Amino acid sequence: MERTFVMIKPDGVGRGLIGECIARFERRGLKLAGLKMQVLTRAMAEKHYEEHVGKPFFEELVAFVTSGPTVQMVWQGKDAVAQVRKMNGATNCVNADVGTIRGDFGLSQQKNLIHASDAPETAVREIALYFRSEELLDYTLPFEEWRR
Ligand code: 3AN
Repeated sequence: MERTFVMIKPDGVGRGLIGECIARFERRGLKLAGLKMQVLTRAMAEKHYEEHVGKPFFEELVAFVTSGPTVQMVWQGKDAVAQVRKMNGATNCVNADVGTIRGDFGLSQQKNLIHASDAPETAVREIALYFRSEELLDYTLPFEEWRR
C-alpha cells in the first residue's frame, strides 16, 4: 500500500484548516499512518525544499514555512501520492480547481496551505525526514478490502 507525506503549512494552521484537510483525506478513504506537529527549524526547511535552493523565492519560502506551527502527516492508500496531489490542487491557488483544498481555500502561490509529495520516491525521502519508522502505525480499519 502506498504512503505519501503531507504537511499543513503555517497558513493552513493559522487559518484553522487542520481539521478540514484531515476530514477530506479521511472521507476520501485514505488511512492516517502518522501525525505530528512542530515549528520547522531553518535546517529542516532547507532539507525539505532542497530542490529549490538558489531559486529567487527560496529565502522567502524558508522564512514562511518556519514562521509558525506546521502539521506533518503520513497518509496511506491505493495511489496515495497521486490522490493527495489531486485533492490539494495546483501549486498556484489561482489555477487550482474548485473542489481542491487550494482551489477552495488558498490565497496565492506561496500561501497555498498544504504540501504533499510529488512522487512515490519523494514520499519515501520526505517521510524519513519527519518520521521514525516506529512512529508510523500499521493497523486495520473496517472495510479494509474496499480500499485496495
Ligand atoms: P508543490 O508544493 O505544489 O509541490 P513546488 O514543490 O513547486 O510546489 O513548490 C514548493 C513551494 O514553493 C510551493 N508550495 C510554494 O509555496 C513555493 N513556490 C513554488 N514556486 C514559487 C514561486 N514561483 N514563487 C513563490 N513561491 C513559490
